[in-house]
Amino acid sequence: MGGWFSNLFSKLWGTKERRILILGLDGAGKTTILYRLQVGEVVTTIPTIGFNVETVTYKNLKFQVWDLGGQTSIRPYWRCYYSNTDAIIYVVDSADRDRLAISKSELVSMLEEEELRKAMLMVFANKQDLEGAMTPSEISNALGLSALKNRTWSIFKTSALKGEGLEEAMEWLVNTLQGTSQ
Ligand SMILES: Nc1nc2c(ncn2[C@@H]2O[C@H](COP(=O)(O)OP(=O)(O)OP(=O)(O)O)[C@@H](O)[C@H]2O)c(=O)[nH]1
Ligand SMILES: [Mg+2]
Repeated sequence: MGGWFSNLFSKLWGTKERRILILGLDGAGKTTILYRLQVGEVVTTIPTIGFNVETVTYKNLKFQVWDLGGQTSIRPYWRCYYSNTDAIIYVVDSADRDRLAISKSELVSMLEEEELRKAMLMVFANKQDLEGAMTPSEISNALGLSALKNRTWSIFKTSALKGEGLEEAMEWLVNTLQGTSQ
């Protein structure tokens, strides 16, 4: 038995698993963030070819979190994962000034996709522990976030390495999802 009854049941009892995609350029820290969220530790990563998917539970809500590889040649495959996405975590290496423009163009083209029209956006200004890291407002300006229309979004300063900022982001996500009773 599927269909509307189980959907209704899930809504009433809050058991619906939310789907999150973690996207961003290679080396931004996506896989590190996924495992920080899941096991609360820093794991040793290698560049992701394909994806990792894990279930993360936060405040009794279950999230199915997809971490996709960010290398140039595999970015075209991101779109294969867009459908039914509730939230996107877009990760930026805050110390990588040279590639911020590329990161912006990937973000802009992703947000044009119809399948992601309703997905909320969380930008992680990651690697805040590095010297010379750009501030969230610098990154927000460079990505043009304030110009976004019809999008629920927020930016967070994070260090996946130190485990900072991730909790605040999850808190915002949970509150925002509940506010929209999705
Ligand atoms: N200093 C610092 N390094 C970080 C942080 N987050 C991740 N890294 C490091 O950045 C490197 C790349 O991290 P990954 O998590 O593998 O990056 P990714 O975005 O998954 O990369 P792809 O899988 O190639 O798309 C690793 O050496 C991480 O340890 C952070 O907050 N601070
Ligand atoms: Mg990775």
